[in-house]
Amino acid sequence: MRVLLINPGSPRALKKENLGLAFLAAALSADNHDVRIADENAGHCVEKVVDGFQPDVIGISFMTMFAPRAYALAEVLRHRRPVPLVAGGAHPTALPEEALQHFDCVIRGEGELSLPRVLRNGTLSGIVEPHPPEDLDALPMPRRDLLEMEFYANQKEQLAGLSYRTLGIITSRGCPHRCVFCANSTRTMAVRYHSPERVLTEMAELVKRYHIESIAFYDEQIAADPFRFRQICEGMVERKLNYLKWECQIHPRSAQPELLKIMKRAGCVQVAIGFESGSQKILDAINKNMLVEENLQAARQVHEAGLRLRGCFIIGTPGETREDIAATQRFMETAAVDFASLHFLTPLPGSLLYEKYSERINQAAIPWDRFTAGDPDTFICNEAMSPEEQKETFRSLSAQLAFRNYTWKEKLRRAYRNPRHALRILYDRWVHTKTK
Ligand code: B12
Repeated sequence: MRVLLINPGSPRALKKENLGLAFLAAALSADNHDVRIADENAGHCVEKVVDGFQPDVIGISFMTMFAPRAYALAEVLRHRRPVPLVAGGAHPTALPEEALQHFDCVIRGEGELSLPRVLRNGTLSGIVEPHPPEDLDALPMPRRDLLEMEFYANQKEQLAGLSYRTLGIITSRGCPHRCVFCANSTRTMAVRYHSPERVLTEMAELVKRYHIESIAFYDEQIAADPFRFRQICEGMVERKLNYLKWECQIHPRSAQPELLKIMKRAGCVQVAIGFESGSQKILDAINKNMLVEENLQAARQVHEAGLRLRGCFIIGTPGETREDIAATQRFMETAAVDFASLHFLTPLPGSLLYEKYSERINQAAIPWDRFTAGDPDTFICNEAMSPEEQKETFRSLSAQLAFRNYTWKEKLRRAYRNPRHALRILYDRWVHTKTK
């Protein structure tokens, strides 16, 4: 069959390749289907691809912020080419009934086993429950060749102030933790890993084919099995892949001196850690299962290994006050984070938080494309501060971080590129210093 997979676009989309679709395409190709990917994020015109390829089945992938575009596309395509329409990805997995109003079939969870199976059985209707692959190495290599890899590599991701040709890789699936804001916190997803051998082979392929200078690990917790991660790092050194610069995200408990040392030798420049907050009350409220002191210890270990530290923080947790936010700011200083990423606590469908607040979310009727984890209008969970106060605090904090995160050279470069944004930041910072 001819299967067309679609990655819907949006002006707010980050320009990163959708590896989920490349994995899906590989599984379909192994089952002898003829597969194409139409990627709006890379500038493809979906209608043109549909007219040229004449698919027998169309699948659309979307997380929550892309749901409005996915539904609009489904509407257009239903008339243009009336073939079965299948939905998959984070949003349809979390809200399958909603997606089924626009699609014939919704496949929840990982699709490599489910999609080929429904195509084989001809049962392209209703909701298909998750059927996750147990052995990740048994999956064929993702078909990156169907994506615009040159376009993505040329986006030149920034790492520690320098830009590199960067592409992504994912070496594991699932996460052992249950943070309330995570879109997977309402389901149990066993953690599964690709073997070090497979990861290193895939990495070498990325180097050979796409001449990358840096690699982005998309794993949520790449060091959940520290022994496996150590083997990957040692393999990078042995195979001389350690000229690649990289950052990865780890849990604070994985920040162990021995591991950090070998990570540095393997090319790691920066470690990202989701500290989330500097207030113990908030860490407890989000199921982080960490002490502030343990987080500070992790930060020290990262610095002692000679690595940069990117701290990820969230504001807007229910019950969070100005004092808690001030504690987070103090934490950023004490932990000496080199770069601080700030997000709003967004009640993403699929999360425990969404379940708890679904009534309020439905009442507020916030469009899905606002669920970007950076939009003040989704800031509706915390009653300890008014929405206006929270928006103001977020803006002021973002303005301060803009000053904190970048060197002067980088600040000037950014201001030259986007002068209006720079003026806004200056104004916010001025307001902040005046009211202090
Ligand atoms: C890598 C990643 C990114 C990357 C790349 C995203 C991309 N282009 O694919 C980047 C860094 C850009 C990113 C950004 C964001 N992300 Co993100 N991201 C991830 C992460 C960590 C891994 C995704 C991945 O590659 N998985 C591996 C592949 C193999 O799996 P997959 O993509 O899910 O695809 C499988 C299935 O979903 C399914 N499938 C997918 N599409 C389709 C289509 C069909 C037809 C079928 C049948 C099946 C199917 O089959 C695929 C193969 O198994 C996930 C967490 C997770 N565990 O999934 C979060 C996740 C997807 N991201 C999330 C969010 C919220 C975001 C942001 C919106 C906010 C943020 N700051 O994090 C941003 C903003 C994006 C923007 N502005 O464009 C949420 C989505 C929740 C939701 N309900 O929307 C997740 C689930 C994180 C979480 N745990 O809460 N992200």
